[in-house]
Amino acid sequence: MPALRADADEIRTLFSRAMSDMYRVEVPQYGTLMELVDDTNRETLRQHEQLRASLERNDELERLNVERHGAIRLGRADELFNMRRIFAVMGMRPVGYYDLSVAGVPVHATAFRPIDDAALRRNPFRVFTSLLRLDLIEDESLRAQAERILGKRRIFTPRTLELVSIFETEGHLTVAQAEELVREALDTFRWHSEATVSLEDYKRLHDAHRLIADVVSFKGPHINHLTPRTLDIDAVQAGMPQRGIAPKALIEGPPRRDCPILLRQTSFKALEEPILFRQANAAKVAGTHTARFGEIEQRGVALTPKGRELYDRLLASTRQAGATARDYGSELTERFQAFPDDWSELRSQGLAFFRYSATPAGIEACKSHAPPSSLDDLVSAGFLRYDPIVYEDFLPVSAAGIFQSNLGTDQQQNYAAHSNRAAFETALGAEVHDEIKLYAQTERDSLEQALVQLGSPHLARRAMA
Ligand code: OOG
Ligand code: NI
Repeated sequence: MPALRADADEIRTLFSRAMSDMYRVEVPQYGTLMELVDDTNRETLRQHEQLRASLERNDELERLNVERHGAIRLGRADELFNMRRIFAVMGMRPVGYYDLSVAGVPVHATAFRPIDDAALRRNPFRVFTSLLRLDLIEDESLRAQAERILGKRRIFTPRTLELVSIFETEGHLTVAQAEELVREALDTFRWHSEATVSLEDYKRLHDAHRLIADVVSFKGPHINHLTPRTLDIDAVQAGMPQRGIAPKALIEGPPRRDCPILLRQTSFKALEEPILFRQANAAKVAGTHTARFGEIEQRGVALTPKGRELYDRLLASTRQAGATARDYGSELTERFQAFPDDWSELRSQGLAFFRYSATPAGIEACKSHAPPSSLDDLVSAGFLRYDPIVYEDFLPVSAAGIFQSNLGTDQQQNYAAHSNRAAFETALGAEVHDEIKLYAQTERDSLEQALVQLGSPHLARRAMA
């Protein structure tokens, strides 16, 4: 009998569960946060029947409990290259390019995540993956030293890479191989309480940038947070102190709205953890390192380029207004008055992406009458319904805010802002997917399918033209 093949969605789910279990043991506050999110989601669903129905229609209810993202920071081009190969086994592709140097963080990044609808529905696990930009370290001797230290480490077990090669040659793994890969790959993401450098070297790296020390001083790219998805981030933010967790002051992203857009995020401060540093004379000395934190997020509808442009403009104007942390929230809400908060407006003004479906009434009516020929007429006749397509990606300004709040806010540095997407993609060994194209495709596919269901394939063709 041939061995059972593992499918990518199953491997991803196994992996994200293993990761969550590991992180819960390593950072107990993450477990507490998960419980809080769980309780809040249950309560929100109980109170908002419409939200529940919409999530149910889009198969989002099922994925809610498994949904989370994590983040890692890599030090070398080949680490990123191999990370792409490993995530490919789990059906995760690089989507988007994020340049964080503009926000004073010397990294650029992509998000590995599933891209097709069926896979997203099963488990949308994402990993925000940054690559350190050594070219932004000005001190030449420090840069050379960082390169030398990074050059020596091997963040993947040999067996991990062997299994990935098997996958690439065979086109699949057996279930047993997949389980082994999950175990082996998990090792890369583990926390190491011993540094590979001396306390003095750590301090030098740290003085250049805390993030440089975080990447360079350890054996591997420890997962630095895992983020569950909540349906009501304000409620979770408010509930944190009662469970002994201190959240950062601001929620990143758009304000609270009736129609959530993009992504809202908040985190609790990184923990100061004991580390043993390896001195030149082989002695070990005690110190600390601050890297791992907790975060939660609330996801809303994906925006079209037009919607995104409006979002970026309103956010920038809020930030430029220079409100104090206390007033920031009301300033933000005030400025976002200019962003329609109504599904019908968001759709008709082309600000957001939607998933269309044929209604039973529409299907029935179209059996005897020719349907109206414009999309808007089909919608207003009630023949088509539309639901928001959830935003699956990240926001650079928010990411920078999360980075900053966990690096200690005093360290604001500005790098000459030239992003280097080409270098990133060379290291990655592939181009990143364009997230806008993915959302547009999902919308188009749903519309085409809905129109076919209304018994109007030629209308579908016309709508697509
Ligand atoms: C990643 C920060 C970005 C998010 O949710 O925007 C991120 C990091 O700190 O390594 O995870
Ligand atoms: Ni995050």
